[in-house]
Amino acid sequence: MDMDLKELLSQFKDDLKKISSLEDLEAVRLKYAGKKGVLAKFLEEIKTLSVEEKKEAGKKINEAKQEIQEKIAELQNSLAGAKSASAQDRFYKTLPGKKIAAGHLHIITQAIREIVEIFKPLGFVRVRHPEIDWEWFAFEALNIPATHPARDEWETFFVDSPPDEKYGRLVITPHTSNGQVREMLKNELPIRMLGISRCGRRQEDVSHLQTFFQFEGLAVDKGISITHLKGTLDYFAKNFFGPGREIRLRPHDFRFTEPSFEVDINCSLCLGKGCNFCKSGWVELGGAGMVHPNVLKAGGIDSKIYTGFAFGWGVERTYMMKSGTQIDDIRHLFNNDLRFLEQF
Ligand code: FA5
Repeated sequence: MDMDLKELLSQFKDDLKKISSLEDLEAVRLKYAGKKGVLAKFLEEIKTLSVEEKKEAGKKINEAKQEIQEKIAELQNSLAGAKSASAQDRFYKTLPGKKIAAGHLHIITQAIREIVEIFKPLGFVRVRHPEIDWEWFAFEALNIPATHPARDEWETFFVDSPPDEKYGRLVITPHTSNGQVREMLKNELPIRMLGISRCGRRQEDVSHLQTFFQFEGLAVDKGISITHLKGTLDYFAKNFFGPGREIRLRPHDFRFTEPSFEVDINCSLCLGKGCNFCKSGWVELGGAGMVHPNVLKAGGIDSKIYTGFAFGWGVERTYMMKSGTQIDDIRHLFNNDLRFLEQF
């Protein structure tokens, strides 16, 4: 047994000399120290020996096994080191890496943030009002009684719920003007509010969505006049749309402002020539006007002391009219097609 073990170890050392890879080493490990390897056979054989001889032979086999395992571990480490070194040789520092795609804010979120920043220096503070609200705030408080035909213009979605005796039915707010009287009822004068919320209407085509955003400005103070309104809208247009663009005010009829206007901008797609989106060369961005005394009254404000102006514009249309965006269908904004969204 003694002799056999010595021979085994010298044979093992010869085998090690021939090894050039981790695969070769594994084959040698299995040959000597594997479950069915040479050492396992030695252990099998000593079963026939006497107890004393078994003890002596077992000790020698274990010593040989330990030596074999240590040598294998040593060689394994040096071969693994060599393998990673050769992988390093194949690493080209100048080869461009794979780019991880980075997302960005949706363009309407970007537009909302820009709008908020532009109005901030004028003292307008962003506020939020309910997007599902009572008819009273969306219409009655704004001087549009239930029977008034103007109410049809808002093409409202009604919520299927029991009506309230004073406030009427719940609606998906068709405009952000519901926030006007809500803001007045906070009883904190003067007011410079910028309410931005989702609105819903039963409409959908190149320039209309069922769900869209509006931003609503409201200023109430002593001595507010129409020149403040015009100046505020001009200031916004200059900052948001860039130079060379024109806005115009058209007389209109909103029941909650007097006088009332619609505000148009020359179309950014055709620069005023007329196209499929604008039809006439002008795009309507929203409404504006001086707050009607009845609305101030509904908000608990004395119209003999205070006056105010208000405006409500569509965020999507406003963004589409920014110079250079070239978006010719409002529905692209919410189709969630990455090929479109990635361009902005
Ligand atoms: C109003 O909603 C008034 N509340 C605006 C207002 C506020 C007037 C304060 C006076 C004082 P109008 O229905 O015209 O007005 O809508 C205003 C703007 O919202 C439109 O010009 C358009 O930019 C946007 N808008 C309206 N409906 C849609 C729609 N279905 N899809 C996308 N944008 C819309």
